[in-house]
Amino acid sequence: MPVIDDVSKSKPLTMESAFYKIIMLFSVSAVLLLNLSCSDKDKPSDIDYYTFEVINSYPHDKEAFTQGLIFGNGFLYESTGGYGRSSLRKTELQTGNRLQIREISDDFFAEGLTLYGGRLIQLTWRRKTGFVYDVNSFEILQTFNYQNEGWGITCDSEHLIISDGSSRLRFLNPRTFEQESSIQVLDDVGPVPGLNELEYINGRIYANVYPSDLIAQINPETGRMTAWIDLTGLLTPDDIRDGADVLNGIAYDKKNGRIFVTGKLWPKLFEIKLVKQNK
Ligand SMILES: [Ca+2]
Repeated sequence: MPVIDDVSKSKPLTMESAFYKIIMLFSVSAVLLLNLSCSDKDKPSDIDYYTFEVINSYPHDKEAFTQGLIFGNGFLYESTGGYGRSSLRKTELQTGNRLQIREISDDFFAEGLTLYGGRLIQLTWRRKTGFVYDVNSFEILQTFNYQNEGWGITCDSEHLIISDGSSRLRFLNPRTFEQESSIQVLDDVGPVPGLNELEYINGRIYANVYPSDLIAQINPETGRMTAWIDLTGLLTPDDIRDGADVLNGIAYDKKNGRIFVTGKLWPKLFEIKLVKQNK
């Protein structure tokens, strides 16, 4: 499990954090390379490998330090992090225009976001405090507590599913917020650390692996990975030079089967199609 310091999350553009990200990126890349190189030739891995095709790109607020992203009711809802600049916001897909925003208290570093039962549920990083909002008014209806750090959150029909930056995902009762079970996410060579922003898509959990361009696709019943999704190359070198940080946002439009991705301080949000690669 990686130890993530305050600097790396709250001040993403410092030299120290850049060095940290390089180390983490190397570690995550090593996981993938080990996955490929350690596979027994007689027993090929059952983990698929996908790249992507861009279907559409849309404007994204490049001041938004994206920590959670969902699509619902025809709109994007986003949670942005950082002390003193955390928010909950609703935006229009086509234009990126911000339609509604609620600033979060300076004491909280907002993290993942999901929509369950018509209520928005937002985690915070180290305060172990979650907020439940009315999806229309953004009024806080309830707060709750959970164990460990709060990173990503999504839901299936029965549970909230949360990450804490480790290889473990926890399943919470959506009414009592009590933890009911957990899984450790595993690929061919062992646990997969750094699980961050989440999205539940067609019976699989998708998880950004921090701080990389990789998304892990996970069987929620076993924790076994079913695919790696490599989004390297989504941004141009100019975008990266202009301050875009790591990939960190996955949203799913269930009605139309569209997958959207973006990242921290990214100028664009993409609709992508997954492209399966031959093994
Ligand atoms: Ca999401």
